[in-house]
Amino acid sequence: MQKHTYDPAAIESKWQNIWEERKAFRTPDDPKAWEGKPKYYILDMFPYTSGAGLHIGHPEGYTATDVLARMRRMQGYNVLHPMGWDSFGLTIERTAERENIHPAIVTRRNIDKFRQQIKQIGFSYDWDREISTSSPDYYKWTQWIFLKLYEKGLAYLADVPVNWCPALGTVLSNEEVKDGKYVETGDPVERRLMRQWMLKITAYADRLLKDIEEVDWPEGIKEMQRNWIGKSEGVEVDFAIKDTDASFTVFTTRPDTLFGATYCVFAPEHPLVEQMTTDAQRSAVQAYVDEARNKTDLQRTDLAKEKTGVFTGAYAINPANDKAVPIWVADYVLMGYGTGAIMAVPAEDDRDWEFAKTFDLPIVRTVQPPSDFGDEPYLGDGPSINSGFLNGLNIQDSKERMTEWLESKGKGKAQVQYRLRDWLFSRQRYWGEPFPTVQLEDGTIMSVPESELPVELPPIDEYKPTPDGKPPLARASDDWLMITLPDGRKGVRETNTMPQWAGSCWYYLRYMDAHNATEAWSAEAEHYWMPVDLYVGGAEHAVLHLLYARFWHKCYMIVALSPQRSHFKNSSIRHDPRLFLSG
Ligand code: ANZ
Repeated sequence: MQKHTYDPAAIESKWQNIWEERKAFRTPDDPKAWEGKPKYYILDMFPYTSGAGLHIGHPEGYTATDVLARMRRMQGYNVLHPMGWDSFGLTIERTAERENIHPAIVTRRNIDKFRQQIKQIGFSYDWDREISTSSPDYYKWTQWIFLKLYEKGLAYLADVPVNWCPALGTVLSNEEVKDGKYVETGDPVERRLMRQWMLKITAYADRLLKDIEEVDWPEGIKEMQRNWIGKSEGVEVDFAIKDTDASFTVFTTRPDTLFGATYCVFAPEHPLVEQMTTDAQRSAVQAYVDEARNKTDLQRTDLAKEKTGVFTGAYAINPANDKAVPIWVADYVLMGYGTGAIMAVPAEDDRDWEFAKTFDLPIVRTVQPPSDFGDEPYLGDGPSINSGFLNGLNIQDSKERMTEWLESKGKGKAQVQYRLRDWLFSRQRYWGEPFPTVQLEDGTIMSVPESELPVELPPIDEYKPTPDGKPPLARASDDWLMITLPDGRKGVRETNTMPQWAGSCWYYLRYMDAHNATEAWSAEAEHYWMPVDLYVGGAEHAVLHLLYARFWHKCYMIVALSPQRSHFKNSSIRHDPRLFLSG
C-alpha cells in the first residue's frame, strides 16, 4: 500500500510560490472592480519590527483573521487584508547604536525576517499594500497630518517636566525609571523642564468619551478608555489668602464637605507657593520643593507611601465659615490635575486623613457615620453635620445646595475635569519622524511647506544625543539643520522626533490606498473600504494606541472640512472605525 506523507517544505512552498506569482490575494485597486460587490476590511494589529521576529501572539491573532479573510473571499467579498510594519522606535535605534550601522539597515533586516516568517505560515495578505511607518513615502503623510493638527492649534510647544538622565544625556520614559534611577545602568535621573511638542487630545476628551458608545468594541476595553479619560464633575472653589489680596482656586468633587476643610494643600510646583510662604518657613519649603521635583507623579500619588509635606506659614479663609486654615505644600497634590491646589477634608478623604494624622491637623466630620463607626475617614452617605445650612441633607443634596450657594456668592462654579492629559509628542531620538517645522531666529515656528514633505532623516555620525544634551538630530550637518528663507531670514530645524505612536495612528487608512503619492488616501477608497469590519489586536493597547488612533481619526474631520478635501464632508470617516479587539 502506498504511504501518504505530508511534506510541508515541498507542498507549502510550492503553493506559496504560486500564490505569490499569481498575486492570489491581491485586492483590487480599481474602483470599477468594487462596483456592486460587498467589501470586507479585516485588519491585524501590525507588528513592531524588533530584531526578535514574530512571537507566538502574532500568528495567534493572524490565524483567526486569515481564516475569516479566506472565507469572505470565497463568499464573494472584496477583502482588504493587509500587513505592514511599525518600524520606527527605540529598540531598533539601540541595535543600530550597538552595531554601529544605520537604523534603516536594522529595520530592513528585521522586516525581511518578519515578512519571511509570515509568508512561511502561508497567510493570505495582499503584499502589494505592504507599508512601513519608517519609509519616507509613508512618514511624508504622518508629517502632513501633524501639520494639519498644528494649523488647527491641536499641536503646540510647552515646557514640560521630563525624566532627564545627565550621565546618558538623554530623556527616559517613565518605564525606564525606577526610584529615581535609570533601570539599566543605575544612573540618577532627575525631573527637568524641556520644550516639547504636545498634542491637545484634551480638547477631544468629551467627544472621545461620548463616542465610545458608537464603537463596537468589547465592554472591558471601552471601560478602560472611560477610566483613562476620567471625567470628573465637581466645583471650583475660591479661597482668599489671609491678610493679603491674593486668592487661589481648588477643584473638589465634594463641595458638600467644605465646612470640614481644615487645611489646604498646594502642589510643590504651584506658582503661588513662593509668594505666600513666610520668611520663617522659606528654607524648609524650598528644600521640600527641590526634593519633590525629582519624583514622578506615580511615586507621589502612591497611596501606600508615607505622607510628607511642609507648612507655608500662610493661612486661607474657608469661604463657608470664614475660618483661617493653614496652607501646606505636599507632593500628593499634583500640579497637572484640577488647579494644583486642594481643600483638604480629612474626615471624608483617605489621603487627607492620613496627612492630618501625620501632622496633627484638625479633623471635623461633615457626614454623620453610622453609630458603630471607628476612628477612620467616612466615605459613605449620611446626613450632613457641622455644616451650617447643609445640616441634615444627604451628600447629593448637600453638593447641590453648596454649589448653588457658592455660585450665588461668586465664590465658586461647577466645573468638569478630565484625568486625560495632553499627549507629550516629542522624543529625543533619531529613529522617528522628523517634525516638519523650523524655528526662526525671532523664535517663531514655521511649518515646512507641504510641497517639501517629507522632511527626511539626515545622516548623522552617532545615534546619540550631543554632548550638551541636544537630541541626536542636532548632530546633522548645517545643510540639513540650518534654513535660509527666500527673504533671508534664518532658522533651525526641529531636532526632536515624533513618538512611535505617530505612525500607528493612521496605518489602517493608508492600507486602503497604499501607494497614493498625492494624498494620504483617496476619498474614493475611504468611501468604499471604511469602516474596518474586523480588527484583532492586543488589549494592552486599549488606552494608548487605540485612544490616540481615535483622537487622530476625529481630527480628520478637520481635514474633511478644509476646502481642499471638501469631498470628505459626507464620508464615513467621521465615525470611529468599528473595531473589534481580542483579549
Ligand atoms: C475635597 C474632598 C473631600 C475631596 C472629600 C475628595 C473627597 P477625582 O474624583 O479623581 O476628580 N484633588 C483635586 N485636585 C487634586 C490634585 N491636583 N492632586 C491631588 N488631588 C487632587 O478627584 C477629585 C478630588 O481629588 C478632589 O475633591 C480633591 O479632593 C482631590 F471628602 O476635595 B477633594
